[in-house]
Order: sequence, then structure tokens, then C-alpha cells
Amino acid sequence: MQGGVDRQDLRVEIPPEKFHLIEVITQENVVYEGIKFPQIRNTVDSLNYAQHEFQVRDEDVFNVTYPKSGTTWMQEILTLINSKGDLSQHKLIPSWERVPWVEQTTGRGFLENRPSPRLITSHLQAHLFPKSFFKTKAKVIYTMRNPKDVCVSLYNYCQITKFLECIENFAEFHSVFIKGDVIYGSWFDHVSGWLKMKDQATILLMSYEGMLQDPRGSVLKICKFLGRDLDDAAIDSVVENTSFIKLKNNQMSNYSLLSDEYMHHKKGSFFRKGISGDWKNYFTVAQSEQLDHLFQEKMKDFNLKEKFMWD
Ligand code: PPS
Repeated sequence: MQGGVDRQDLRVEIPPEKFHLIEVITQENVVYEGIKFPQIRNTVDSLNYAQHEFQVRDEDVFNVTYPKSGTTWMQEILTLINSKGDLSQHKLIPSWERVPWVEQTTGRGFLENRPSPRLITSHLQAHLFPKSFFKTKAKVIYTMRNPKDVCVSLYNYCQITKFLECIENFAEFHSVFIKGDVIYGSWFDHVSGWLKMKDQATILLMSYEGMLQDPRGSVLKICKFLGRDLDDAAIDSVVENTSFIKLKNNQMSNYSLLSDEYMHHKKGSFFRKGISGDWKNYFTVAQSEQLDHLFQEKMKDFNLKEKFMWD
């Protein structure tokens, strides 16, 4: 990741006040270009900075996702590929500092002076992504997940945070999700926007389900895309230390560092189930069909269901 930068160096880059995500916890959203973003870590300024001012470098590697699609998992995979399986940063520095979100209020402080290669996360739709990216050789790994499981994971996440709009009734949440009236906008717009660029050599598509099915093969694929040649022991370390159970127990990736001000820790964990198909425990047949119809209409050009075995 930050090539030899230890925690001390990272601290020097970031003004102390930036460690506090926000002073007042609110469930309000900020609206930028018609899309809702959680106010806790996003402002019009931070989003505008990400889109128009942030200078992407050729060596940058982006972890891009719609929320709840495998973001944290990929943050850890990239960290460990970069360190060749060495665990020190993975155990010492929170994931949001190691692979920060460019669009968040902390993005500038974390990233601007960081040496290359930088590992960067983003939930931005393609049309809001840093403009400078498109003039560089920087790489994007875009990870997708079955939208039905994304819906369930996001629904549950909203119940345990104090900084996201919370709809307790699943039917109501499902309807809002289908309309795309959720944070980061419509899943369909997000995924289709990025898939339009899928044939570019600098973009790698991954799926959460593919990573579950073949974690080692997935890590090897990412290494190949990044031109990183790791030996077997290093690959083993990446795979083993990014398993659901290892991450659930790693304080630096499981969000237990966020105080009770931010999270209802007693209500549930960020690392909830980590499986595919949990939607079947939430969706009615009618809700499933409703999403299927929309999927058919909006994603017909991409052949995703067959490719990723989403049922
Ligand atoms: S966020 O808030 O957007 O950053 O969330 P994100 O990290 O994208 O997604 C969280 C979900 O990913 C699951 N997860 C994993 N599943 C399997 N294996 C591993 N290693 C793993 N790491 C994270 C996590 O449990 C959330 O899914 P659900 O379905 O809620 O359990």
C-alpha cells in the first residue's frame, strides 16, 4: 500500500482534527449532482474536490464499489498484496486510513501527500469519479454484488449505524432501494455506469460471489491485473488474512474502533453474515420479481446474472 509508510508518517500527513469524522452525528444526507451522500463524511466541497481537483497518478489503484458490495474486503486484499502479505499495517492502521475514500472529507488530508502507489477507495458513480483519472494509467478494480444481497446488507447496516437514514420496515426499504432513492444513488445506475467502461485495460471487474467461491483465484487475478508477482507464501497470507472471520476479528477493519456515538454496536456487527443468498430470508416472491423485472430492463446488455451466477 503506502510503500514503506508507517503509521507515524500517516499521522503527520493528517491534521489532528481530521481524525474526528464529524462533531455532530446526523442522519441527514448531502445531495450532490442529484445523488444522496451520508452527511457524516461527505460535503459538497469534498465531493467537488474528488471530482474536479483530485490529481490522480499513474500508479494509483482504486477500489470502487457500490456500498455493501465488498469494499472492506477489497481494502484488505489490496493492503496485503501491496505489503506482500506482511500484516503490520493491516493490524496497526484502520482500513479507512490505509485505503481512504477519495470523496470523503478526510480524502484530501489522507491522500494528497501520500507517496505512490496509493490505494484509494470510492463509492462514486463513474460520471462523478475524479476527472483526472481518465487521463492516466491508474487502475480501477470495480467489485459488484448481487443487488438483492446488497439491499439486505445495506438495510441491516442502516439499523446499526447512527449516521445513516434508518428505515426499519424492510418492505419500505426495498421500495426505496428499487427506486434508487438511497445513498450513492441507484445500484443500477452505479453498476451500469462502470460496466460501460469494462473493456478498458485499466479496469478490472470483480464480483463478491466470485471472491467467495474462489478467494485464491481472485487474489491471483488481482495480482495479475496490478502486475504484482507475489510468492506462494505471500498469496497464502493475503487469502488467509482477508477471510470473513479474520476481518471480523480485526479491530482495524471491523469498525469496532468507531465509538457508540456512531454505531449501535450491541445491535449487530459490520461483518454481519458474509454470505451470498441471504436475500431469500428477506425478500417476498413479489419483491424478488419486482427487482428481477427492473434488472431485466436496466441490465440486459451486460449478461451479469449468468456470468456471476446471481439467482
Ligand atoms: S461498505 O459499508 O460499503 O464499506 O460495506 P462493504 O465492505 O462494501 O460490504 C460489507 C459486506 O461485505 C461483507 N464482507 C465479507 N463477506 C465475505 N467475506 C469477506 N472477507 C467479507 N468482508 C466483508 C460484510 O459481511 C457485509 O455483508 P453482509 O451481507 O452484511 O454480511
